[in-house]
Amino acid sequence: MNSRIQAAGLADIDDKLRAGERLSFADGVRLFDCPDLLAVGSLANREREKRHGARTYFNYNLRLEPTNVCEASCLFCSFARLKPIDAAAYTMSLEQAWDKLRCRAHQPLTELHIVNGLNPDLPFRYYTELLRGFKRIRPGIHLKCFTAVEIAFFADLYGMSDERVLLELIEAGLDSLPGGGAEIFAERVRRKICHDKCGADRYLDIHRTAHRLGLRTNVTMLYGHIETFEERVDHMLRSRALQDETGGFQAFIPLAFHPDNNQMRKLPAPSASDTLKVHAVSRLVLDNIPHIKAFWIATGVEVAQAALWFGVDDLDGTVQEEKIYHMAGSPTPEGLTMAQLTHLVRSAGREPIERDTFYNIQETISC
Ligand code: V47
Repeated sequence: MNSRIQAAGLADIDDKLRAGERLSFADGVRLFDCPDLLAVGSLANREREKRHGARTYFNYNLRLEPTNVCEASCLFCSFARLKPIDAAAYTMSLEQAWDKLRCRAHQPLTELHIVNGLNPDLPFRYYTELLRGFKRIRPGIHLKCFTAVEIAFFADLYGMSDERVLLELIEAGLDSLPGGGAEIFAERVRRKICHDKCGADRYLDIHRTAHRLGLRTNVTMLYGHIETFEERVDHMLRSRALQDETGGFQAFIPLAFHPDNNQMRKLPAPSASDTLKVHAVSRLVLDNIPHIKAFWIATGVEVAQAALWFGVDDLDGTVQEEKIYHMAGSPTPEGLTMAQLTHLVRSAGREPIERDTFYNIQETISC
């Protein structure tokens, strides 16, 4: 592989990585420009194995989207409905949302991941009661809820600071924040694809505040649409800089753009090789974020399996009931069982590890 890395023109990057030196902006762009996917992948795999060996993490989780009513107009979104009178708009009652957890009493779930549209017609109490109810039903469940974009929306709508919103949600049972809403931090892209929601600085500042309040969070990057390689690397470096400051990110999650049923449907979906490259470069540039996650619903199951050799050590989880990607054309199953995830990891030659949200190992894998 050494000669391959040399032939790909990556010998100096290889040297830096071996010496534990940080990659620069220019290094990141060169990795994207490099046509030899396997050379980039082998560097990322080495970094992955240095941190995690063959271990591949996932959890037993459930996705819930209690409302798709949204006043933002992100061009890539197939999930949101702009007006509550649209036939496909929905808002679950608290009882309906709680039933989604109640009816899974038989499942050893450890995490509930909630994402919503930006619904201007609900009181703040809807969200605090939602969390309190879930904790009443299952006191041990981890509530990973509301993107930084939702936190900013709540603060503006209900006249609170971002910190106050977080404090009240923590008081109601919030345990961590998911990474959604980051898209691409570059202003040029945000102006075009998501101009009317919280910007990059505020997204990052909300994560900074969350980390200061003791919450762990994730950070995502929506790729494969109109962004340049430079904008991808800039996004990674901004995430890396905040991680240097706070250490609060657990995972970086590249999210493959899905073009069905949205205003960017003329664009092709990113290729499998682009997906592998994005995950590999993420592992190489983000030297301080412990986990690189392939969200299998976004990458597809087979590409997620291959990504386990391109820097990825985490596959999210069972998921179940996901809507955002399925409405945008994801052909993946609605959810995977623990047995399916375990098989998927083992048959890729990796070691399956069931984790909780904080990456504590669970002892329940049974096959
Ligand atoms: O913020 C929306 C993305 C995100 C499309 O933190 C789309 O563990 C592709 O953030 N094509 C929500 N992507 C999902 C999310 C997430 C997923 C898995 C794990 C975690 C975590 C977070 O989905 C949105 C947006 O960036 N998205 N529409 C689309 N058409």
